[in-house]
Amino acid sequence: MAILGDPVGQMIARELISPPPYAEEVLRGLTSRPKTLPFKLFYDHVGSALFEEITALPEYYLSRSELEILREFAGEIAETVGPGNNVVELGSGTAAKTCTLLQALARRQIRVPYFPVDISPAALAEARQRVEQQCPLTSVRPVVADFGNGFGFLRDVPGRRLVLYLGSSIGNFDPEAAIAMLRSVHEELAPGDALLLGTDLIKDASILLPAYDDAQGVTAEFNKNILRRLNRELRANFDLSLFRHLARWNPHSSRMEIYLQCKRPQSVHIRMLQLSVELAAGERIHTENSYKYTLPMVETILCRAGFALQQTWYDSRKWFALHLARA
Ligand code: AVJ
Repeated sequence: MAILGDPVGQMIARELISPPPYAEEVLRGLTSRPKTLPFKLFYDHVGSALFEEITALPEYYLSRSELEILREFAGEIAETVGPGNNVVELGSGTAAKTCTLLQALARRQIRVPYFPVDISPAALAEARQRVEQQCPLTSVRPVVADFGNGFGFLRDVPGRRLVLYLGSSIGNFDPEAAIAMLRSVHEELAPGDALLLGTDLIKDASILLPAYDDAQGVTAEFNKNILRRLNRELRANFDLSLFRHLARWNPHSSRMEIYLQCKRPQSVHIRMLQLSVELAAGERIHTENSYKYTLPMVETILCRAGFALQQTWYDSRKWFALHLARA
């Protein structure tokens, strides 16, 4: 090809063939037993939109329960947090729930600097638009970041900080990883800074299972979107019709487990990894865990990360909780 002769052409060519930063993790996951894929791969442009759809599903009680808490207690939470906060939201997505709290904070401080942090630039653009429209007293400064690279961005946030980690996003991490993650956040904070953490709570499997396997099949699409993404970005050839979405409640580990189960034997080639993967009939690729907690579990995790739990708020059914903790 002619463009290979000049340096710019070579740069473009390298762009086209160099694997994305997550390639190594995919290689490791698909060559281990059982096979796994990193949950963060859910959140490309399409996946973030599908997750947004999930939050509106009748079966997916998490977002509505958390919003109920925020609506009911935003004033009380703002009062307990105190004045003068710079609000940082980890994994903000489109910040659909955050405005209620930002508005309550704006009643107690002149200006509310808001730093939404997310892996998806598209979601951040929507977050900015939404917040600028609904909370005019807030100044929005979006941060694109992958938490795998640490929380150094917290150092750029001046003054007293209130870190939001809502939606039970913490639930994707096993307890040790959750502690490590919150400890890294804690390291960037000063004494007195606050953390508002959302956690889903343990409840009957008859409520949990449909929340992760909805009648409309949106969660199934969300799960399979990982394979669609690998087909596109790693030039793989997964046949999506050969996979079924599987959601299981594991009471011993207190978590929902999400899998892609292979219906028939298939061999998949991933061109950018120069990897062939054999999948047996019934074999599962583990794509996600979603931990469910009791209050003592949350207290332990916070404490081991260096935080002190100050107060917990619940929705009327006690299905979800918001915890305020101090660094
Ligand atoms: C974004 C991690 C909170 O675990 O409920 C929703 C992701 N996965 N349906 C969750 C998810 C399947 C969600 N979190």
